[in-house]
Amino acid sequence: MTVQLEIDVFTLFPEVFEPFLSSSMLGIARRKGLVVIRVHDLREWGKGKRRQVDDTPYGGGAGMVIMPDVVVSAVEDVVKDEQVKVVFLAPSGVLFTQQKAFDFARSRRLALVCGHYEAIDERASLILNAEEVSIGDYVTSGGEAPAMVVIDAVVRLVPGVLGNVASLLSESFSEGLLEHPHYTRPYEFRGLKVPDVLLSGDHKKIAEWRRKESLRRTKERRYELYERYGCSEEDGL
Ligand code: JF5
Repeated sequence: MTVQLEIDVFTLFPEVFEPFLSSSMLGIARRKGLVVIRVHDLREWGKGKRRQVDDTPYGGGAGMVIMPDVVVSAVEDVVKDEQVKVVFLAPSGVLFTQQKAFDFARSRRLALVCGHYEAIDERASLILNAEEVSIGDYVTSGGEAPAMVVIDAVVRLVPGVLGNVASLLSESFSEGLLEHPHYTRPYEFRGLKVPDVLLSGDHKKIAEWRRKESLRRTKERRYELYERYGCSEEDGL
């Protein structure tokens, strides 16, 4: 199979990616040759004998800021003049959604830059025409875990990676709703029984029940998704 997507990751902690990239779905995608993922140590582009990558913030304040020339030379050296979508992981970015995962999966080449300490100098993202992306409203100590989230969500959408394409269409968010509850054997567990409708063999009834449960959950847990979905009256919720 020909390479569908190349991802270059830039980080100060390259070693944390290794087991993740070799495991499960990502390991299979890479062994199949569908995706190529390279991890680069930003310190290789550090300055001076100590390979310095960060400095104190102009204007004062806590923490350190990664210097723009370090990040820009790293990305430019690796991607040359090829077409690449540059993404910085940061809590100040735009929200990473399933829609964004689909968009990224359609690109041929991604560069993911993991910030650390307080921030990356603003000029780096400007010069690289980067998109700053956040995986959610919380702070991690570095962009590494967020980058892994993005890699996982994107690579599983690359054609040929997952066997079952139908499951992609029915899963959470693809339709804008949360998933209905799922059950398997045993029929009864600690006094809790599987809803009878799922054993009825009536596929129309089952589909109706699942839809209703999806809507109920979405309304209760993610009201903003429920509103956006625009529930009709006949759903009775
Ligand atoms: C980071 C400066 C990066 O905390 C995050 C993050 C949360 N959602 N998406 C990314 O990244 C670590 C912290 C401070 C840059």
